[in-house]
Amino acid sequence: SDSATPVTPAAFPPAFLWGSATSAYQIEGAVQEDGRTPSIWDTFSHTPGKTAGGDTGDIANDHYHRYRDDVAMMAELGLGAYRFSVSWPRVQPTGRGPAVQRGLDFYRKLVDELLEHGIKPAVTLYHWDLPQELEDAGGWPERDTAYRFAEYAQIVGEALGDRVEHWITLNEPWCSAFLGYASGVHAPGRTDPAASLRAAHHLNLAHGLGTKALRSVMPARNSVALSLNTSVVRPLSPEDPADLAAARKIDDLSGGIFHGPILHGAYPKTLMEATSSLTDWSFVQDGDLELIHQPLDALGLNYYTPTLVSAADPEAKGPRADGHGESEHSPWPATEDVAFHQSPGEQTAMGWSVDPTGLYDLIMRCTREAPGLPLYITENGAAFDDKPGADGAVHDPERVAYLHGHLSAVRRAITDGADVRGYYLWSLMDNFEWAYGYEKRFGAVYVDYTTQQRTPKSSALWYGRAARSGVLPEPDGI
Ligand code: PNW
Repeated sequence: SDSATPVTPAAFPPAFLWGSATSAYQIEGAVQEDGRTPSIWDTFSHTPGKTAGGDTGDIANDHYHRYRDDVAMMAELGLGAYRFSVSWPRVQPTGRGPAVQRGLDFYRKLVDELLEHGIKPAVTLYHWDLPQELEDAGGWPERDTAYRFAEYAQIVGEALGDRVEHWITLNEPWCSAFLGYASGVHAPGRTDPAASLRAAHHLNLAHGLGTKALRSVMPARNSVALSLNTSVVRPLSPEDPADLAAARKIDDLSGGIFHGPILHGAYPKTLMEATSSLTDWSFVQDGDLELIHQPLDALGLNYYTPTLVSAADPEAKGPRADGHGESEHSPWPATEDVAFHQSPGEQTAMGWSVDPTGLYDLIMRCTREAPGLPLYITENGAAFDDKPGADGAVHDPERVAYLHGHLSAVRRAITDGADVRGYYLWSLMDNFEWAYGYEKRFGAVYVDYTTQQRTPKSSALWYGRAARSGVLPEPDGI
């Protein structure tokens, strides 16, 4: 159709899931209740200098005690799905052995509450809160952690598999491996590039073993997926072969390192060559790739902003603005010859550029790469400097515009043949934004951390209208 002519906005498919997402450590609080032990994020956030203002998830949104109200709020807004994560150390405090019943009970009650309100739950098993005891035993660079994850997956699958249809093994293993073990801006805060590559493989292995474990205990109708934050990499000069090579390198390290084994059964040759100064990849054992490359029911895509790169002089030292937090250590192993640039356009409070075309490009790339595989946008959203007005209301027109733009990109991808089944807004409510603490607000719902009062922002009302009608309201219609 002629893009200059205003048309009636096309409806999304009737079965499209309109959800929101959160994760355990970012909202639950209650870190010492019912047998829970510290995860690597408790240790990290309590280490001076690791998070903005020394913020921790000790209390967070107190969701552990307020989950009933939070579910009622989702229902009132009109949301049809909810993606949350299970805290591993609530279920298995030492990372191994029998489950703690009270820990599992919390998630059982949460799921029941969601189902009673007609909200479809989607469970993420691992959203970065490794039991500290497993990190003490070596963490993700250690192969055994993958087997421990499979055991944990089986426990949760057994407990919730009868009532939860949508399962996600890992959230953004790129962040776990490279922010956790290479740049160190995330827990456990290690800065060892060779270890980060081992971590990535063991996360892939955990996905494979975990998927197998889930399938062994769950009804076959359930869907098992994982959520990746594959970068949408753009070369600064698309005509320059050196810039294209730089983009290729970053694409391998963010996408290929996971897409390769999971979707195609092999690590990209170019990735293995580019990292050969750090490792010979001998940690990939016989049979690993078969385990990792097993049928997937869907793929979850998390998207916020694209990544703009060019070739760089490896001798030119200095800070590299790659938007991944402040560290003198890069999260990109063996890329001294790559420079990162600020993408053009409007920026969010994270300094991330607003670029809905990137989401369209990501969906179409995955559609081409894995034909027939259903896709979900398991995270998309933005932080802005939201403040309540004198009347207590929180107006966030920037977020409404962001959501309108990105959901329009999803709609366009569906028109162009992509099988996108749902969208989970990050995030339901403001929460603990990792190294940035409570300073960055990603919520559609505003949280006053003194009173724990929740106030839906304009964007929550706008998104709720979209969810109820299956059509995107005009961005200024609120
Ligand atoms: C994702 N990076 O985190 C997570 O899945 C969420 O828990 C988080 O709150 C959200 O996105 C917003 O940040 C990321 O540096 C953190 O590339 C950092 C990066 C990417 C994603």
